[in-house]
Amino acid sequence: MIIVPTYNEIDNIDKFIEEVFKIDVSLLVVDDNSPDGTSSYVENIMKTHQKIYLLKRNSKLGLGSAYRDGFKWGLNKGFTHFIEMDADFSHSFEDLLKILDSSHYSDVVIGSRYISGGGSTGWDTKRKILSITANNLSKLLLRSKINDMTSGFRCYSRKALEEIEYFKTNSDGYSFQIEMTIRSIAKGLIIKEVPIIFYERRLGNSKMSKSIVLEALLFLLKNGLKRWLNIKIN
Ligand SMILES: Nc1nc2c(ncn2[C@@H]2O[C@H](COP(=O)(O)OP(=O)(O)OP(=O)(O)O)[C@@H](O)[C@H]2O)c(=O)[nH]1
Ligand SMILES: [Mg+2]
Repeated sequence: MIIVPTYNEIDNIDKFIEEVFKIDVSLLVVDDNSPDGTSSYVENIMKTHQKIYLLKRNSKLGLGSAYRDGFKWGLNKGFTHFIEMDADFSHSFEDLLKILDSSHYSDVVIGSRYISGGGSTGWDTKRKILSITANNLSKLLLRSKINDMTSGFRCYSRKALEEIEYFKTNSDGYSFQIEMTIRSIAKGLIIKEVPIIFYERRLGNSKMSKSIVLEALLFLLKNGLKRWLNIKIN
C-alpha cells in the first residue's frame, strides 16, 4: 500500500489519486484536518472507489507522526508492503514502479537522489546545499553507507516495520527518515537504494520549516555522538 501524508494538498490530491488508479495498489491518505478540504475530497472518492482509505487526524502533528499512525493502521489491516510517498508529485510514479520491483528482494527500498542515475530538478541552490549537507553529515556522523538518508520515497516490508519497531521513533521531519534508516541498519535489514529523480513541488505550499531543519540537526548531533561512543540505538 501507499501511505501519503497530506496537509493542504487540495491542488495535488485529485491528480495523485488518478495516478494511483492506474496501478493496482491501495492508498491510505493520512490527513491532518487540512483547512483546504483535502480530506473531504478523499471521502467523496471513497464512496465510489475501493482501495482508497483515509485516516483523518485532528490537527497538524507532523510527517513522522503521520507515518507512524499510517503504518499502525496498515499493519492492523494486514498489508505486506508500505510505500512512503509525497502528495506533491516530487516523487514520480515511474520511479515508484522501480521501487516496487526492488521490494521483492529487500526489506527496505530507499529511493535515492545520491546514487548514479538519481538526482533532483527544480531546486534552488539553497535547497540543494541543505539536502546534500544533511546527507553528507548524516553519513559522516552516523557512519552510514546509505547515500540518501533523508529521502521520503521508500518501501518497507511488514517484517522491516516490525523489526525496526517504528513506533519507538519520535522525530517528525527529515530526521524521521534518518531515524528509520539507522534503525533499519541496526537491525541488519536488507536495504536497497534505487535511483530516483526528485522534482520540486509544482502546486501547493511547502511545509518545510526552520524547526524541521533544526530538529534534524539536533537529531544528527545526538545520534552521531551515540554512534561514535558505540552506544546502542534502541
Ligand atoms: N499529515 C501530514 N502531512 C504532512 C505534514 N507535513 C507535511 N506533510 C505532507 O508530507 C509531504 C511532504 O511535505 P512537503 O511540504 O512537500 O515537504 P518537502 O517536500 O520537504 O518540501 P517542498 O520541497 O517544499 O515540497 C506532503 O505530502 C505534505 O502534504 C503534517 O504535519 N501532517
Ligand atoms: Mg514536497
